[in-house]
Amino acid sequence: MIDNKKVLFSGMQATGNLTLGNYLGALKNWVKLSDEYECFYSVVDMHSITVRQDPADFRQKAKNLLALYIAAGLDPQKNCIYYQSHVSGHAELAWILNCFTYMGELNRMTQFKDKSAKHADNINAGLFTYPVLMAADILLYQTDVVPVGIDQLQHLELTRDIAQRFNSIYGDVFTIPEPFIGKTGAKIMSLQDPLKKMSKSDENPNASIYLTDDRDTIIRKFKRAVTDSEAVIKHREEQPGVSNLIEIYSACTGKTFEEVEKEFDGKGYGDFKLAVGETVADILSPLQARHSDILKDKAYLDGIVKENAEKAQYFSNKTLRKVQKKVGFNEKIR
Ligand code: ATP
Ligand code: LTN
Repeated sequence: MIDNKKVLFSGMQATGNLTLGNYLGALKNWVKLSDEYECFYSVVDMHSITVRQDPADFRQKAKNLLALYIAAGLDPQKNCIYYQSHVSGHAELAWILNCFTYMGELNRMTQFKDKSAKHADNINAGLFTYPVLMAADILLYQTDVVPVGIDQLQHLELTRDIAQRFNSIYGDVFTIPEPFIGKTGAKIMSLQDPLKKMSKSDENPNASIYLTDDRDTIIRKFKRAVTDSEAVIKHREEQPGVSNLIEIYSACTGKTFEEVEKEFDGKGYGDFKLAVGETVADILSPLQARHSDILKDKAYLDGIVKENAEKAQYFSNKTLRKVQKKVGFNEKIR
């Protein structure tokens, strides 16, 4: 608890081009939760170097992502928005937790298996211990809730196991975090293959709506979205393409699936796809304008980065000192 509020932590990697899936599945929910919780939203740049990055490009992408958090509606005065690499406690706690995590546990992580298959020439130790750094991110702030996509649940379960193991040896040191999965937009599918998740690493640019796409591109991509020959607009298993578009429209407008079906009853796919495209473009255009304004204001952004890193350092230090004491490190003379 901080100021009588429960604590929330989440983070995103600044790799690839963010998609509508990232926005509807993660960012939009973060904004909704930000009043209720004391929030820490990190650009997890230390996680990103488990895969090779071009330094200049990576630096810019991380900055873009941090500005995007703000453009999406997270108030940086109320939410702690910062770069993970600016707060030393993440690496320090990760080392300690490494010594409380078993090889067998890490070997079971599906993301490690997927990523090592994808990057067979660079299966480094960081990729293997990635989930321990993630556990440190979360446990450093005595986090109560972690909004994540379904794909991250296995990492969160491991975080809970590590925390419980540590607590059972040393007493109540860590809060045990709970996952939070958003109700709408939890899994936006590819526009070209509605059985596959919309992903920023998809090779086909028509499969994803990027948050940087302009209005014409968005409308064109929706027009080309794969549907079926049923010619009815219904949210049901037999129509995964149409259902995905209904899901997107519903997440953007707040309307229920039934309301959307009613609105387009008797209309063709062409009209429906155009409406979805226009709605998404109406949401993304102001977001893009805010984003570019924020990026232009270097002094503003620098101020936020500095202040929030200090805030994160302050709260994370409290946990870190406690952990260091528990494991038996001698106290630093200050
Ligand atoms: P990649 O495809 O490169 O693995 P990704 O697009 O899945 O990346 P992540 O960085 O792993 O993105 O995810 C950031 C956040 O966005 C996570 O909380 C994740 O669950 C969410 N997210 C990603 N894709 C989708 C999607 N298609 N629908 C809903 N949420 C998504
Ligand atoms: N592994 C996550 C990103 C991530 C994260 C976290 C999410 C790193 N640390 C802590 C929530 C809490 C991903 O790939 N989406």
